[in-house]
Amino acid sequence: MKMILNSMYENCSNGKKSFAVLLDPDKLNLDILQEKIDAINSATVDYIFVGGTIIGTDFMDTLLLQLQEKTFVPKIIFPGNGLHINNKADGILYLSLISGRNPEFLIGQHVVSAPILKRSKLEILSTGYILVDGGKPTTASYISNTAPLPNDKPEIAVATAVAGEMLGLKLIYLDSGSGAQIPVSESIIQAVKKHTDTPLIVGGGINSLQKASKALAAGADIIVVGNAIEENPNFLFEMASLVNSYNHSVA
Ligand code: 1GP
Repeated sequence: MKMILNSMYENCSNGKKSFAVLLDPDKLNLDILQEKIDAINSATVDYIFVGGTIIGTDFMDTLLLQLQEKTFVPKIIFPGNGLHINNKADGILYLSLISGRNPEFLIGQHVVSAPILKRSKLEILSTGYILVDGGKPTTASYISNTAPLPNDKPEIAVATAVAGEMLGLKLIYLDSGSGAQIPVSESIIQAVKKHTDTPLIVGGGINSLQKASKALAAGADIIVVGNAIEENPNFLFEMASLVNSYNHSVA
């Protein structure tokens, strides 16, 4: 059963927006984690993304175990590479970095991890991952050795996203990278939304309600926030109520 993907498609077709919190294992420990889980459980959080381009600690497993025990919110691995596969999550973004031209991140990591994923119970969420220029070099573009897509070229973003959709990818993720100075432009979000039918995930540098509102209005179905919540834990509640009120205003 494709529970997560079905919920994303259902919400997308009903115009219901979702909020995903990104948890980076390297930035957490048991003390702050409990507070985060309490916040996630008391606000309306639709998905928990877990991961990072590089994971340098061994906290990923503990983090997922704690989340498994303490929250029903779906836990989705947002991997930097095949080493980040973990069976304690519910699903995994099977990311193909379609903005890049590095075969390793288009298909290489996928081949290596396919047998492991096939045996796992993880729901596979095949995702066209599009890195968009966020104003400064990001770990993701450096490590993947790819150039991000220019933030003022919606036509390239559309062609890339449509190609991903025609190749059979089930989700499109526009990401300007963690801590980006500039989030993905509204013109790119609008254009990609207009030309594709897959649920659209948008993240990177969303650190204010104004930026989040713009992304929602432009057509993002799922908004991902990581850094801004690490800096200001209260932002989780503000984001959850923004998405909630957006959903009520259009209902
Ligand atoms: C990065 O989209 C995510 O891959 C979230 O970015 O940490 O800047 O919110 P932030």
